[in-house]
Amino acid sequence: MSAGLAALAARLDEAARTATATAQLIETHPDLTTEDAYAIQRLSIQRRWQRGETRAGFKMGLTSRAKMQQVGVSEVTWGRLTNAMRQQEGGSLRRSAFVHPRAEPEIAYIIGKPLAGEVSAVEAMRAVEAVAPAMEIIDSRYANFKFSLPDVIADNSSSSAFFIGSWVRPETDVANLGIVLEVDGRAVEIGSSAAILGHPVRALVAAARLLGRAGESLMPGDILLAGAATAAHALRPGEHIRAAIQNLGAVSFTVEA
Ligand code: 0L1
Ligand code: MG
Repeated sequence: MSAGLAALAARLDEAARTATATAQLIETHPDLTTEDAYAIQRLSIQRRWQRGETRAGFKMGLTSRAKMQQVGVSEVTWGRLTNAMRQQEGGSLRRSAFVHPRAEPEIAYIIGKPLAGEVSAVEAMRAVEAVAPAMEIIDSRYANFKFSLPDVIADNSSSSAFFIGSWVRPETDVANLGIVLEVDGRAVEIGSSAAILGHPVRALVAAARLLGRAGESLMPGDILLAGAATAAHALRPGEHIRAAIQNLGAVSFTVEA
């Protein structure tokens, strides 16, 4: 099956690279497992490494009830971040480089010490070097943003780009911070960081566990996007998008055609 998985990985990579939607994998591969899906994800991101992109870290997906309900899936997932996915905070994002991009406010951690496997929240926090407000741009490569759990995992948990604001000290309390997603100065989504698995540090604990299971670790310098606390907003050219997180600050960008 590995040649088959590589072909599916190439299809998803090409869909992302050319911003062209593709059909769900399960339409032709109804028996695809979660394990197959992570293998496809790894093979698809390997193609980016071969084009010169480098590791920037990981993202956790579907960490809030709002997100699970929005996409009709009920499990936490993860994906990989590359340097090319990182965008300039305060800059612009080209809408045409994506299929149907959406923005969601997130909390980002940067890792100072290796972390993998079963860890407590205290151990996870000790591995953190700093925390920042962030936004993830998700862009399902599937038509109509519709997918099953294996589909979305194979598609790098929809990750396509991200913005990071200013880093603050790791002791900053992120347990229950107000989060507002604004479009042209108007609040379109409001939430709390507590919606991220009850506390964003649990996303870090889950990342260590799930990455450990896959033979991976969080390493110094890795960014971890802890997951969204609200539903995501579909981007339209001309919009100015800003996410403000209480005590952490804000992060913003403008959508170009
Ligand atoms: O980051 C996320 O929570 C998204 C995970 C994938 C589901 C989606 O595309 O909304
Ligand atoms: Mg996200």
